Amino acid sequence: MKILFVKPPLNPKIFSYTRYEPLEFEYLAAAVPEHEVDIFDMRIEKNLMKKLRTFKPDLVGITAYTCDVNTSKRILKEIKIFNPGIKTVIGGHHATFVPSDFLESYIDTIFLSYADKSFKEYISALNNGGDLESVANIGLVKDSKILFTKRETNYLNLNSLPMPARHLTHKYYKKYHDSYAQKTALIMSSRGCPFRCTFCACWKLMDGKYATRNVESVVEELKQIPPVSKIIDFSDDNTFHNIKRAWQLVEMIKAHKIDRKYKMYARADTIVKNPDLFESFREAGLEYLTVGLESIDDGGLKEINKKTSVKMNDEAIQIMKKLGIYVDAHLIVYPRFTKEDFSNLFQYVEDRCLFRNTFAVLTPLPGTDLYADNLKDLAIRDYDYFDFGHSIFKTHLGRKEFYKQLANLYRKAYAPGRIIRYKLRHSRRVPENPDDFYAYNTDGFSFWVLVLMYIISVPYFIKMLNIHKSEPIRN
Ligand code: B12
Ligand code: SF4
Repeated sequence: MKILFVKPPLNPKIFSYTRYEPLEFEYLAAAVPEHEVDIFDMRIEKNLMKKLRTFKPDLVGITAYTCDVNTSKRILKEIKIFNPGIKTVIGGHHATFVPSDFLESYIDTIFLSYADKSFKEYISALNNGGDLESVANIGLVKDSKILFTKRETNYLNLNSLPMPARHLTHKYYKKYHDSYAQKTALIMSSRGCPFRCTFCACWKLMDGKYATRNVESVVEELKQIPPVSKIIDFSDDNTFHNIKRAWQLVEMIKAHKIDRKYKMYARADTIVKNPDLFESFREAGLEYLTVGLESIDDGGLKEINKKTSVKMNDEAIQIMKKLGIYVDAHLIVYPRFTKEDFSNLFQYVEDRCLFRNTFAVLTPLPGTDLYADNLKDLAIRDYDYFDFGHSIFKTHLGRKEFYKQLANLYRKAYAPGRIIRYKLRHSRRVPENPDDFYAYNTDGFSFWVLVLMYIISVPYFIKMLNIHKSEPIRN
């Protein structure tokens, strides 16, 4: 069979221009090696119809984060109109949690959850005239209904997965970069997370379970990633949950002398409990660590069930700064924020010398407890806006003022003047206490990089000031 995977184009409403390789398709393609597979990345290429004419797929698969649902449906509809004989399938986070959104005549099958096994079985059944209803975790669209097959947690053995079919995206490799334009590759070493944050559904995609790959295969894969990627980002929800395994991973990376730079995600409590582990990862090339600090007060952390504290977050920042690991701080902007809250949030990052900040508006993504608990109170229902940049909830300040404050928060947090203030502050005093983390680093930014970013971000700033004008608000 000929299978084409389509990554939808970037949603113009979102504030990110980051592009990573579609690891989901590299995994799915690897699951069906006996078939002819190609990946068409519409964030880079435009002419899908031409691709359909030349490649002539029997089946097209598309993925959709919530903010891509409308676009993905539009694309699948166009494909069915182009050739009704092409099977159309969809999967990913949104399809897992709200499959009914894809109950459309132009969609044949909806895949729930991790689909490495189900996709392989589905293709095999299709190809050999087998029984599609015997494939677990799918929804077959028939007669304006979805026929769900049995639900199985069959995706826990990550060691049974083949290596992702990276050769299919080599043609795009130079175009995959992080938000600071550094060429980046993506790798998966574990799936799932034992925590239960209310704004996150990643743990539900794994039915609450946590699974890891053995470290030998992770290291083998690291060796295969083309050197054009300057950074290797771990897609894991929680790479460090199994501490023993994390030690094995870092020791294996060192033993194999793999000289790469890594970007990973860790919880503050894990960092605080295991500073020596992170020291070892730093030596092995860990350069950027994303940490969900989320809130600057314990009440905010409790509300989202983060199971951390402000004190813990401070200790984690201190450890990372001392180790010279750049902190990618994730902080939530709550829709109830007053002007004072915005200003306190800026003061928080200023005091802690946090330079790489994502200020994510609290977003009830479908599948999360936050969504289930607030379904009636959503101010916006159009999925295009579920991107952490728009407020899906009503805002205390009113939308115009809320976005003005958010834009100013970003402007102040990425202002080149912060570097000057930082340098002045530290030229005046040598820290007496070696634990004084303010003295350690500016998260990899120099004055001139920030000047450049400041200039580039002007259109984003203007866009943020004005987004309230085009939002589809429900009364
Ligand atoms: C790396 C990453 C990115 C990368 C892109 C990665 C990529 N693959 O293209 C970047 C940094 C660009 C990114 C951007 C964004 N991201 Co992101 N990202 C992730 C992260 C950390 C890993 C994704 C990944 O590649 N996983 C590895 C693959 C193998 O797993 P998978 O995608 O789940 O795929 C499996 C199944 O879902 C299924 N499947 C998926 N698609 C399909 C399609 C078919 C046909 C089939 C059969 C099966 C199938 O099978 C796959 C193999 O088992 C996840 C968190 C997470 N752990 O999932 C968030 C996550 C996916 N991101 C999220 C969000 C919200 C965003 C942004 C909106 C954030 C922003 N404002 O910038 C943007 C959207 C960008 C866009 N639409 O283009 C949310 C999505 C939730 C949702 N319901 O929409 C997640 C879940 C994080 C969260 N906070 O909850 N992201
Ligand atoms: S936000 Fe992070 S720690 Fe919380 S459940 Fe999701 S992956 Fe786990």
